Amino acid sequence: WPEAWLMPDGECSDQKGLNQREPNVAVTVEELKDLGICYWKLDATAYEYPALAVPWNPSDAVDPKLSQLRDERGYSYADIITVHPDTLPEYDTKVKAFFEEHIHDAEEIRYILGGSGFFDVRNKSDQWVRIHVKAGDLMTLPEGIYHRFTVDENDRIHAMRLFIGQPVWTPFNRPCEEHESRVKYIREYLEEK
Ligand code: KMT
Ligand code: NI
Repeated sequence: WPEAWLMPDGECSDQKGLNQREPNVAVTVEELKDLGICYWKLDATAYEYPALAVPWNPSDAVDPKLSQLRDERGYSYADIITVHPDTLPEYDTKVKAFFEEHIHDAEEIRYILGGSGFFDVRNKSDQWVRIHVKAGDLMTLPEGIYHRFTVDENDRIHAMRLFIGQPVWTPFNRPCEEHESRVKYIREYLEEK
């Protein structure tokens, strides 16, 4: 699992920085699992993925572990995004937009092929947990979880985006407590059982 920690309370003025507490408060794998996050470590270096093919046919995957995961979980779509000032038009605008707190009405699935970045998710106490993802990390965020993304200070991430069926990347910005995906997430992960 990637490293994860609690961010300081209050506004985040430097989204690309580590933003750890003083002293650092690590977040455990168990806590991440309890929020509905899934994780697999793959070997991103052993295979070549096209730099900017969109959409990219997932059946081109040569990694048997990736193929198996795709089949088991029904990931029928994949493309590759390179977030870097030279490859992503309107880089600064998009990096800001990714960092707006939002949910989706489907699982968010990212396989990091190169570079690094941060996925921030809200924990059960509504605090930000920062997850540092790097090459080889395949992570899923459940439908309805409040989250955001940013590159780190290296300004580069190369990632495969997977999806079940036709991809819909629409973000619903917070607050959206009445959204059915949010209601479902609260029921499944946040309410006492
Ligand atoms: C997202 O979900 O914010 C993105 O797709 C950003 C690039 S993927 C690491
Ligand atoms: Ni998202």
